Amino acid sequence: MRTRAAVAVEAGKPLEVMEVNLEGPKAGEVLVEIKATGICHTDEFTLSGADPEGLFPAILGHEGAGVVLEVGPGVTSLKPGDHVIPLYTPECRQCEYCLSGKTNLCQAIRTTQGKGLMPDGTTRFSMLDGTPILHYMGCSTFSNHTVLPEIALAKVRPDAPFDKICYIGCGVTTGIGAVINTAKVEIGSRAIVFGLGGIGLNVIQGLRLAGADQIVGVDLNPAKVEMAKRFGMTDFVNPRDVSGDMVAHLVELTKGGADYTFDATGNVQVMRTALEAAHKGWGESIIIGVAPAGAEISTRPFQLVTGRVWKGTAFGGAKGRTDVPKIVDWYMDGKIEIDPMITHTLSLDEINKGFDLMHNGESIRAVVVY
Ligand code: NAD
Ligand code: AHE
Ligand code: ZN
Repeated sequence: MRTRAAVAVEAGKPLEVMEVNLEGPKAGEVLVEIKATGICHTDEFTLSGADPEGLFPAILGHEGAGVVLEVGPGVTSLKPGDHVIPLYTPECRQCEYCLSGKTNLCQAIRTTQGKGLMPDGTTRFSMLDGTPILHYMGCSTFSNHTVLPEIALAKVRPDAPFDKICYIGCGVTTGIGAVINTAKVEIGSRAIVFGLGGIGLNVIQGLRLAGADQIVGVDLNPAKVEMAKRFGMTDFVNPRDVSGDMVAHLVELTKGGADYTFDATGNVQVMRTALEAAHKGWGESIIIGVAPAGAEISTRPFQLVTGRVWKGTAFGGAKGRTDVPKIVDWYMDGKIEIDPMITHTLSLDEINKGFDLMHNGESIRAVVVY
């Protein structure tokens, strides 16, 4: 079939909206009509050329929601008409990782996914002249139609609005999951969140849900303060307003350091500050941000010897097929909020505007509605 997609033709160039060819689903695969997709900072990171796994031409996008149109041979858990959220972290329920009970990082298709290919080692997308186009994070939600493995789709309730629940495909689940699944924050905790964007605000909403007493937000952009307060931030720190040592300032503000700190910036200097602002003896620092190729984290080992813990999280530690439908229910039941964070709704033709809004710090989430 033919469909319309925003193609990343080259690193550092705007996406090009064009008609593309899409082959139908093979065994174990599903054709999905994407109804809406968010634009996450990770899409920008890959488009910029900073991603060591970034390959071009590719169809980016990994924060979508849509409807199953067709299933390939052997697909048993989905049928045409089902509403789904694509999963860049699949859940096969069979691999060593899925069965470990210790991680959400299903590895069943990770190797081909990282090469922009379907599990059989081929791509379903091509340009009209036949040039192959690669998949991205196994999702490629910047295409009106896409093909995914069955294990990379969460079936969700049909009454949930696509233009909101697409955000559960990455940002909402990552932020809330980092708090609930990865940090396992206890009632009464003190926390610091670095970066008050599409992920950091969901960390804040997760901290409120978990019953944290103090939620300190840190961002260079004061325009983020109002929204962060709405979601539960109790204190704001702009590093530009701190004249002395940032770690000392945060340790004093949290009366000895935070029980939990979260990096949602992708900046390795910020990651160090986050680790060192965690409480001596027990503070845990969770890395969510994705850092560019070649970037490395560092701290004095003494920081760990004296009890601080450095951790990371992908997709908030969530097992997608199991947890994502529940998070959709939380949204529909009013336990979590999504709507205010979707600050801009765009058409596919306007998708590059979504990247501009992100660069200028003007959006939280821009969502493309097909
Ligand atoms: P965003 O652009 O919406 O937000 C980033 C925020 O960080 C902005 O408000 C910005 O002003 C702030 N910021 C940037 N540099 C800063 C600094 N030095 N100090 C303080 N604040 C700073 O991005 P997002 O969509 O929220 O994504 C955040 C990060 O999380 C990105 O690195 C993204 O790739 C990553 N991410 C990781 C996962 C995962 O599973 N681990 C999932 C989604 C996104
Ligand atoms: N390809 C990059 C790493 C990118 C990365 O860390 N991605 C996160 C999800 S970010 C979503 O917005 C992730 O899931 N990581 C686990 C995995 O297996 O990719 C690089 O540095 O090579
Ligand atoms: Zn993302």
